[in-house]
Amino acid sequence: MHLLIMGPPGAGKGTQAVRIAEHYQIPAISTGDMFRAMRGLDTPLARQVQEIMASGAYVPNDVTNQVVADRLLADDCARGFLLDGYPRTLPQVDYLDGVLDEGARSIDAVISLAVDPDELVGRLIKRGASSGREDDTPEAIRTRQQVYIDETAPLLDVYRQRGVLVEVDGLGEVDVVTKRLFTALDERAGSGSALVGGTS
Ligand code: B4P
Repeated sequence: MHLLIMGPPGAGKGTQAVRIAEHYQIPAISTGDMFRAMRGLDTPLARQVQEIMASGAYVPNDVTNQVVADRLLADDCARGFLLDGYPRTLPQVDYLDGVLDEGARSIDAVISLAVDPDELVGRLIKRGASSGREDDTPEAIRTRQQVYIDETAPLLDVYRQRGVLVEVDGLGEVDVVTKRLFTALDERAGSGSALVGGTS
């Protein structure tokens, strides 16, 4: 089972990824979480990543690709994985294609969580107040939304053309969105795709 979850900043990728991963018994791999985990490290790369994230920009493709490639080598990825927030650019799509080809693997489904931009600003400002995340300030949120439109939104067409895109409305209670998401994945499995059922 090889899944991706995409969506604009604050769409709930991380929130839903944990639930999907538990359901299918695969690891949820969040590039955002991996970069945030570098925060305490006193290295030039860690400092560069922290500065970029705080501004709302994307971490360079070569750094991001390497971090993901290393992570996908871990034993827990043998049965599959859910990538949360990767790929986010066309060069990342190409790189991931290469990594998957090498291991004779392919993407089963790409979940796209769609939410109105105004709702997202509210969610992120609320999260910023409790998490203290440096990129949840109004200025960084605006940058993140624009970078998403410019660099990541075009990826939806790439995966739509490949016939693997599963579009889900991300507005509403977290549990309601989760239910919608599993219904959409089940429908895809029912239509003869490579998806198989989870544990519950
Ligand atoms: P991420 O960590 O992926 O952050 P995100 O887009 O803000 O979060 P997500 O959509 O997961 O929202 P969440 O579930 O937390 O990326 C952060 C940064 O890392 C990027 O800006 C970039 O700098 C860097 N980065 C990561 N991947 C990269 C890549 N591939 N290439 C380059 N750079 C990369 O939900 C948000 C909030 O909404 C939470 O408070 C949550 O509780 C709430 N929420 C969730 N679902 C809700 C619902 N249904 N209703 C109401 N609230 C909800």
